[in-house]
Amino acid sequence: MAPDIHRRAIALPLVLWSIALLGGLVVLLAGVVGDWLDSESRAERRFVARQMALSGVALGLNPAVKPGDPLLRRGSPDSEGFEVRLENEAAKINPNFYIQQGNRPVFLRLFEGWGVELQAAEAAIDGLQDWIDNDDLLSLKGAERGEYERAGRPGFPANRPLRHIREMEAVMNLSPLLAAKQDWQNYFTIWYTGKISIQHAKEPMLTELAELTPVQIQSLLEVRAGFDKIEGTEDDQKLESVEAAADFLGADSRQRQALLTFFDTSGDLRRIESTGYCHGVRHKIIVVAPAGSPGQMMSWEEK
Ligand SMILES: [Ca+2]
Ligand SMILES: [Ca+2]
Repeated sequence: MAPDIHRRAIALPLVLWSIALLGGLVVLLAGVVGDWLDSESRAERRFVARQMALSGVALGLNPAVKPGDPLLRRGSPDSEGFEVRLENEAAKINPNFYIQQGNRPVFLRLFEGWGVELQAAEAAIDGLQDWIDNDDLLSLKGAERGEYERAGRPGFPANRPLRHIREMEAVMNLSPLLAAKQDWQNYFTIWYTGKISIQHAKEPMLTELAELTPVQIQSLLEVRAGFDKIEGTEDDQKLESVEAAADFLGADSRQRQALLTFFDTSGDLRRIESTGYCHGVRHKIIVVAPAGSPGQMMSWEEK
């Protein structure tokens, strides 16, 4: 009988240990399955959010769909849906265009408007010049190969036009200015070539480049928007010339000079910012396309 008692004495802890082990395994497995389900669901939500954003882009590319159209908003961020913003790239400065023209005043005036000291502004423009021009000739306060090498960044500058405005953050002497200006990306484009459209220019640009007062800007925005008070729709009042706009605004000579130098009445390049949502996950697609030619997309970016 003694061996039997002994076996039973061993069996009990073994059973208890097995139960504990199984319990542990179950908890572990539940955790793994839970994580797996969670990541599956996140992937699924990301997929749906992107599909939603794509639907928004398709609408935004339709020339018949104008800003303020209720079609540009569907569902809500808490569940599923999208929201599309229609903007205009012609309201921005193309650094490639101005640098290649040797036109510094637009940058000087803008940086002055940002509150940058003249010396720092000059150095930033020289840095941009050297980044874009294809030679190694150093501008007065700029940076070519040697300056980048000494800063531990061999292989720069690019010596070609910018391919994306974010590239500007890599430009020596310009990067500190951009770091201090949170919304700097709203000022620049590489897609639209020409003077800034007075028809589409946003308030900060009108303040900082043309030095218009808030009252003048308000009048301009109201006229542009037309009766429906929404810019970019059929009833918008088209500004016939920059001179006429300056007259209408009662611009003083400095404002008039700036308007005539930096602005133009032409230019129309649609920027579609479509954000898709699915239960807390969002996906953004930004597309630039010529107004009225939805087949000719110039840029496609996803975040
Ligand atoms: Ca260069
Ligand atoms: Ca309108």
